[in-house]
Amino acid sequence: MTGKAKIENGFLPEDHPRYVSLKIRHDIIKGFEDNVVAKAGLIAHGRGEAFDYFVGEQTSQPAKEAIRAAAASLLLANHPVISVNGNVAALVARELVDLSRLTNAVLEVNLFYHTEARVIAIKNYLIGAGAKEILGLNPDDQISIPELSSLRRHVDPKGIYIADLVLVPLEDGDRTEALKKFGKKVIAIDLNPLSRTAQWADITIVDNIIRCIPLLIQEVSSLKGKSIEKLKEIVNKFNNKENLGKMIKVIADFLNNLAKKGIFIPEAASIFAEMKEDG
Ligand code: PTJ
Repeated sequence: MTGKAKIENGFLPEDHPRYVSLKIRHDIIKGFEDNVVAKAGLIAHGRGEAFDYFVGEQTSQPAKEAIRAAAASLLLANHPVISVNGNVAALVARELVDLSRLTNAVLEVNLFYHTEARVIAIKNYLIGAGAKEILGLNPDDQISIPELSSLRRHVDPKGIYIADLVLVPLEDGDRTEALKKFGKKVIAIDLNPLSRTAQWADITIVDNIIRCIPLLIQEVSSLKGKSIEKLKEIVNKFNNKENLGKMIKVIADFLNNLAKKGIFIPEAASIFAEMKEDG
């Protein structure tokens, strides 16, 4: 895959119990080395990893419901836009290109830590992943959205500015709030259900971007032939406040269950049990 890290044999053995997580971490580091990921993107990834532990590193039932509502919303939108930042370009460029094709959503590069060099590096990742049209590349064409002081306020007049729906993976809260106040419907992907982004969005998918974009693609494919009424019914049934509550309960139940066990890695638990028996 474009930009994916090549990990030296032996440095990260494939039988390492945390192989998948470490491999993803290396993709982020590679993205940083390629000027795609911002320095703060490394920190943001660490926060995501921590929250992923709390959801058991799997897509929970409430997240699946949010994915379904997001898929239906994308299909109903007249002018959907997928906002691309450094972290998502490093992790799921190809999948975002596939999603944009399936939903006719436009890809727009929009960065918190904006530099021209990073915009070009991200554009190259997206082109390498098969993207044909990318917005947000020309600073002279950009227009500002109100109520936002960060550099993310500069958006493309053919993209986020006129969008009715914006998918914002791994977003900062200020912009989600500004997009909402500017009348946009917002779908967020954020492992932290407590974040301002998660709280402000219309639909929050509390799941790892690595797992949920392929599931979102599957869901869009399966809903594609459905009637507008059916899609509207799915969206109308979804309630983000309730869904976030369910997600927080998933985390609470997961941690409560582990709290009863203390040591929950089976091999570690049995070694401690044997040591106890030996006196
Ligand atoms: O590329 P830029 O310049 O636009 O900057 C991107 C970052 C991510 C650095 C910027 O948007 C930022 O600072 O974001 P925050 O405020 O740190 O929020 C990122 C959120 O994404 C946090 O709540 C993390 O828990 C969450 N997150 C991190 N990794 C993942 C994730 N959520 C889903 N999947 C992940 N893999």
